[in-house]
Amino acid sequence: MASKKSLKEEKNENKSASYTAQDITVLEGLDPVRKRPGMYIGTTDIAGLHHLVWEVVDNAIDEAMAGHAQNITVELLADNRVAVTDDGRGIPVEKHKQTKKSTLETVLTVLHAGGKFGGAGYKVSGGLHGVGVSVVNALSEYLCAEVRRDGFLYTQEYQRGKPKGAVKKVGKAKGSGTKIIFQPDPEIFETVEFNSKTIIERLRRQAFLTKGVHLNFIDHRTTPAIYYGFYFDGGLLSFIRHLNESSKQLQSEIFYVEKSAEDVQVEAAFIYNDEIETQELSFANNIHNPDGGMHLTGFRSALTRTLNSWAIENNYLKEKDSNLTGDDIREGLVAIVSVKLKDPQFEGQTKGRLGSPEARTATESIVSEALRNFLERNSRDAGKILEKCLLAAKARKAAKAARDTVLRKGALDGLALPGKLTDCITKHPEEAELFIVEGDSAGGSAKMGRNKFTQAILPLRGKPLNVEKARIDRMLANKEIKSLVVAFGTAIAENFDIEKLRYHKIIILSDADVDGRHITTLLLTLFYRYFPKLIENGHIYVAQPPLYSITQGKETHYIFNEDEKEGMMKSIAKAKGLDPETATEEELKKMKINVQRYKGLGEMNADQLAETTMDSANRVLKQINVADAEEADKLFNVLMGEEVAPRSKFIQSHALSARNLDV
Ligand code: 28F
Repeated sequence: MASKKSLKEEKNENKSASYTAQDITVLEGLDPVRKRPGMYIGTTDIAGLHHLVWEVVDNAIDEAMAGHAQNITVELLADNRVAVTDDGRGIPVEKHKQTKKSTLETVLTVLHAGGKFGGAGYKVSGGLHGVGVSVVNALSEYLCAEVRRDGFLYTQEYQRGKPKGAVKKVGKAKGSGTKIIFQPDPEIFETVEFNSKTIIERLRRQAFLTKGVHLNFIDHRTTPAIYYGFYFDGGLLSFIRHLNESSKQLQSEIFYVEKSAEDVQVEAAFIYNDEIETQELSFANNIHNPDGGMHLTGFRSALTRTLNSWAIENNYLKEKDSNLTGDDIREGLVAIVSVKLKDPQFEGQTKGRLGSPEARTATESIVSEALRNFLERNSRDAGKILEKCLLAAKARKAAKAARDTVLRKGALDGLALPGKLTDCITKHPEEAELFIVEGDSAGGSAKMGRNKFTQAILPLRGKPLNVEKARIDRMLANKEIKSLVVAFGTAIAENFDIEKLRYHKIIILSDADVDGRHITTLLLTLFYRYFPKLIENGHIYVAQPPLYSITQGKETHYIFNEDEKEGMMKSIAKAKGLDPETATEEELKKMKINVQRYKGLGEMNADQLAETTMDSANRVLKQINVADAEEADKLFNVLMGEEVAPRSKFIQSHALSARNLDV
């Protein structure tokens, strides 16, 4: 982009020379397209192949959107040829001022010619596709353009982007329009076989978005040929009906508006159904924006604001009640927003979001006004929508109330520290550590082995924390978890205050088995959802207890993984004059070398636990970052999910190997 701009600037400085070297660079030929096709169509796989069709169809749709074409036909022919026909004005054939060649040839042989020579305002589209039909020409082993215009038929043929001859006036013709037949080049594409379903789906969506245009599809590759025709009088209204086909609609009338403001053309439609899921689709210049953007933001705020004020004015909500939130309002919503604007800006990694701010203001004002009218005209529909939103709000509040029963404002304040907590002496959070220990017996050892001054111990009982039966919101009502929160000192939700954190290191100490792993997952999920700051600020750790100890005389080594154990055993065997490759544990045992495997924390005595897992000189701690916690949250969802298959798969795969168990 930058290089193009500088070329343009140079060109302006050079106005006196009518045809400069820079002009020639701007009027780029097609060689770069064949050299690096990916730069123009993304990929050369089947997706890239279909890009050629979208490019040509988009041009025909532009002609239709400009009000000049009503019928567009896509035909799949033998030998992987595609024909696209429209009944628009026909691409002009007369000599082009700048190139001194036919405009048709210019459009087909000069990169970006459509935009560069089109004159402002011809194209509203462009966006992601809009690389120009010359790109299609460059990547086709054969292309034929037919133009009907001023009572004549003109044709021109190409091979790999090079004209086979000049534009020919073939004879008289009725009507007007453009037909492009092309055959993708197998030297470029991994496959040249088109997929009819891909094309049909795309045409259907385009037909919804450009109401009043007939989009036809004929697959001539089979006998009989397969024919599809798409025509939606209702535009987005038809689209909404299609999306909501399988759900019960709440409203009797679909909301619909089409209007322009600030040079932005806005079309929006929605309906509520009796479900919980939301379906929202947004388009800019007929290009789908999977990540939404300014138009969707404008639509959502119009909906939220208008419904709230209407609810208050009509006594569905009292002024003092809390407002309906965006989430309350989106339950069961099926909505489509489509805007048309000049020079749309797309953002994000995949360019999936519309960034143009004027799309937000235009959509918000147009939808707000139309929705107010709609509600006033359709008070029955309005009532149904409002009842649905209020129900969603009620469910939301009930869930929150359940969460808050134990944790609401003040409930924790007066509460004494839990009796199970063995606190440390220091009152300085920076040096204080809280060990959350699974099980009473390990808790006992930890209590005995701890550094009383800096280390506090909170044992959690395994049973009430059975992950598979727990729900995260119910968990918060759990006594054990409640004591955990009290021990933190930070309170929760809107009362959360990190300044009040009583321990700067919170260390989860659980067994290296499936249960231990479950409890760790559950605690990390809890922290991730309700105490994200603790993770962001690096206060959460998982202790890694050793898997083995190897004792040789008075010396004990603690081993944290299998590889380390293997290496250790080999070096001892070697030192004892045994063959390190064949020596067995039995043989080593006879030489008074003792290998102990720790199955759980409970098997370690207090001294061992203190030395290996709690003493800051020897212990191994894993500091949990946000990515780790997200991972735990995902695992938690698998464990909790409705789907049994991934859950049992997870449990199996993690039960088999102890090594997979470290967090
Ligand atoms: C099968 C694909 O590409 N249809 C098109 C037109 C019509 C005009 C046009 C196209 C003029 C100078 C660029 C006609 N009359 N279908 C299509 N139909 N392009 S592409 O103009 C192209 C510009 O350079 C057209 C008056 N103005 C525009």
